[in-house]
Amino acid sequence: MTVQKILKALILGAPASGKGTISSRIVKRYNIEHVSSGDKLRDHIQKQTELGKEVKSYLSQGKLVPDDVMIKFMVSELKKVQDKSWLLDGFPRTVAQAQAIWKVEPVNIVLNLNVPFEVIIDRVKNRWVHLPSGRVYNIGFNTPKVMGKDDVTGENLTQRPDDKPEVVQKRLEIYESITRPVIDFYKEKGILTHFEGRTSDEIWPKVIAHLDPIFEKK
Ligand code: G5P
Ligand code: MG
Repeated sequence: MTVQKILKALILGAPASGKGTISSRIVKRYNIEHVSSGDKLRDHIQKQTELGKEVKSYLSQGKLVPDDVMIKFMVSELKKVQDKSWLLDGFPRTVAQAQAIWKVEPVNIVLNLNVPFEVIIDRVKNRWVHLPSGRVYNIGFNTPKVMGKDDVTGENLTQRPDDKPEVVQKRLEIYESITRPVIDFYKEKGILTHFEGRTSDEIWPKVIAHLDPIFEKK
């Protein structure tokens, strides 16, 4: 791959496959922007903006926000970071979204996380999040120093309404039927790499081995 000054990367993977966890390590190591569609939507819901009110029920039911709303929102979010290298997480999630973003911001690198579904279902029960920052914890994996509190700010952690078992099941079904074809979209472009593992610690060294040469990190 040609090394470019500004890199536009995507991370794909099923719900709770570790996109947020791996993304936070990537943005720290390579000093790039993390743009998570889910974190941004949850922030709007918490602040009760017009968009937040519009999308709230989709998130709580584990359904996808309609493409027209999502594309408009993310295109405007990406404009804010257009002069920087970024890592997009959670978008695109439909082929229509992938086609739309390809027209305005063609990406250079796509990472796909492959984690078995039984591992995922087990994980979400123990997830706690710090909504303002998107920092994510898991009891037994990266347990907060003080139970129920964010390590950095000391503020309260919450559990996501869409982490209830029946909603997780719905999210996984939607992933299989609607989001999986997005993988093929990028496979055809020749820019997709798969990373398999049961834990983020198993996947992370493979991600570094792939990205270090691209980011020219010694
Ligand atoms: P989100 O927010 O994009 P999902 O469903 O894609 O939601 P999610 O749940 O945020 O993905 P993740 O980021 O892949 O998961 O995973 P994570 O948070 O890093 O890890 C999951 C948990 O496992 C955490 O507690 C973490 O600490 C833990 N963990 C990580 N690695 C390990 C490990 O190795 N071991 C253990 N034990 N634990 C580990 O989207 C949410 C909703 O927003 C809407 C939809 O309604 C969607 O459902 N939305 C969109 N709608 C339409 N189009 C779009 N493009 C949309 N984007 C968002
Ligand atoms: Mg996430």
